[in-house]
Amino acid sequence: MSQKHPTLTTPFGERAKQADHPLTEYLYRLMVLKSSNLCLSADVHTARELVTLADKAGPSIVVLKTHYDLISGWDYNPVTGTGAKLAALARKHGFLIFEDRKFVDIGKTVQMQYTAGTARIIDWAHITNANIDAGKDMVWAMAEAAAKWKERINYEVKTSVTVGTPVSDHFDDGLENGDENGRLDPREQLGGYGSNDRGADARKGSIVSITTVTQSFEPAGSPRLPKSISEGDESVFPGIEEPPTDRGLLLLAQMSSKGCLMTREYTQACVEAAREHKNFVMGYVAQESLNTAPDDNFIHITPGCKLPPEGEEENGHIKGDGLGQQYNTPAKLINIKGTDIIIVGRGIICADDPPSEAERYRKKAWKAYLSRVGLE
Ligand code: BMP
Repeated sequence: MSQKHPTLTTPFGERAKQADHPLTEYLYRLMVLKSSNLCLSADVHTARELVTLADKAGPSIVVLKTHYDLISGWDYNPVTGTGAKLAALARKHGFLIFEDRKFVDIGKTVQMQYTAGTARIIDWAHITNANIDAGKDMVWAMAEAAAKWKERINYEVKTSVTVGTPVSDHFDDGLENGDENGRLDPREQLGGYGSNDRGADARKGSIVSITTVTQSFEPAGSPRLPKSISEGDESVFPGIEEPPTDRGLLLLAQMSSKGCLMTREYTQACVEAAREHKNFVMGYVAQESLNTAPDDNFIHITPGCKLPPEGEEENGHIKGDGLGQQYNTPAKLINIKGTDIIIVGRGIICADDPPSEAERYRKKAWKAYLSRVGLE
């Protein structure tokens, strides 16, 4: 880490003005507004626990990190499901959702994993991350998928279906390869995934009446995320607008685990990929600041963080979890290593009172930031 890099001493409010990515700019402003540089890693067992924790700890955090695939009972419904509920809580409490998916595969596969499948991660997670062992082109592929998603999401698709009496078994609604204007289903524009799995014959066989599908595309005035959740909580966090519709990527440049095999060359490749994709890469999941070039202004978010119990010596060694995880204190990660946001999981979740423990971490991490930039 270069001790002299300007980002280490520049307040977040100033870094917002210089940010390359709209979501990074928003996140810095949110951090200042909430006096928080805390990300909660919500690694709980059930969707119910996840939603409850997000609601209770929401006021203390700026990022909620998920691993959707370790949550039992995750509801995939795009409008009323778990992703939509988290999106509503993010709006209410003012935090961004970071799905810690660690994508790594060929470009085409990650595009599909990111935008489609059961979880449709891109619909509810503002941020996700990638391990670029598969090569830098993967970042390009994800950036392309996110740009197409953004184009699509800025139009609301209204679909009305009317059912009448069948006159023949011929289904000729002009929608076989698009609507009446030749427009493809926006989901199929991303490369046609899923577009060949329903042949015309299969459709004919299932027709019992004439079905007319009308689609109209309307510009949406505000950022689109699923807005209605079953609980119906539509409130919006005061003091800041809703986040932009842009999606952001963090590159997994270094890990907190013992014996991590990520080499310096790998980390350097992440730095190069970030600089090449400033419109999509927000920064890094890393153990130290990787900003070295004069105009680097990437955000750093760091896991492997724990505080000793209240009242105990803060600068002592923090024991790992016995499964390879290693921990550092917020002060060490922010002041000495130069990270911006700390990620805390079990340190908060396993406390007797997780919301007040989240507050304790928020205060410690913010204090470390203020002291780093000389505001304290
Ligand atoms: P905990 O604070 O309970 O150790 O959780 C850390 C979280 O951060 C986990 O969700 C883990 O997957 C994630 N993580 C990590 O611990 N180290 C890394 O280098 C990268 C991670 O995403």
